[in-house]
Amino acid sequence: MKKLLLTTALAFALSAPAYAGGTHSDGHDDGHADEHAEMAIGMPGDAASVDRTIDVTMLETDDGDMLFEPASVEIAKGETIRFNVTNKGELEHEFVIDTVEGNTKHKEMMAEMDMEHDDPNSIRLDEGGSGEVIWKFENEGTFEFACLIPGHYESGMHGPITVGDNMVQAELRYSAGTIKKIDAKSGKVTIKHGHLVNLDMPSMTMIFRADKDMISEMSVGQDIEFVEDRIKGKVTIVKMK
Ligand SMILES: [Cu+2]
Repeated sequence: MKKLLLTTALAFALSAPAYAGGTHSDGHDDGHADEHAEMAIGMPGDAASVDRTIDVTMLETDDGDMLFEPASVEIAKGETIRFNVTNKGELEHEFVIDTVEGNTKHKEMMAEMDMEHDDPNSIRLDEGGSGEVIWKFENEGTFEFACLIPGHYESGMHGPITVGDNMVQAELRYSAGTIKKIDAKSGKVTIKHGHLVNLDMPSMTMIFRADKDMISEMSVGQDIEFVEDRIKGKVTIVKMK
């Protein structure tokens, strides 16, 4: 946790001069609401026409990462999604959905001054807070959810939103690896793996979490195909074959 606090302190120190200038510290509620009505990523959704709810958790890990769960989101074109966002971390976080370019631009601005978003495509939450963003995804493409508070994006708080033409949950994508070690007691499995397709991590030998049932089907030396995800900040095998 120390590393975390340091990162934040540093971010504040860096942004301090602009902040002290203080022209824009209360967010950017400056009458431009209309320009947000329709964005490349879509438009604010109507609560009455929500097709699906996606629970999103924001948290920090003991080793200084900050992240969202799930790590990525897949949506069908035209769907209205309610993002049920909960901050389970110890720091303030935000959930902003936009194009990657839009988030990058916004992030650069936030590095210069303390801005609080209050646009329909975002929500900012204190420790323990929860709230929602309702959004209608009208265009296909790859977009992004992110926390643009200085330092947070770089610590891991961003993930892709894929909006596709046809139905929702894209096929499961499997990564491949060989089981090197099993620690059934603590629910850990060491796997020498290739590229992790879901978390987009390079080949290496790494420890994964897995539940008892999954571990009971594993043996050392076995080649497996598996679906990995981040659960409570730990890389976990959620499915295997
Ligand atoms: Cu954050």
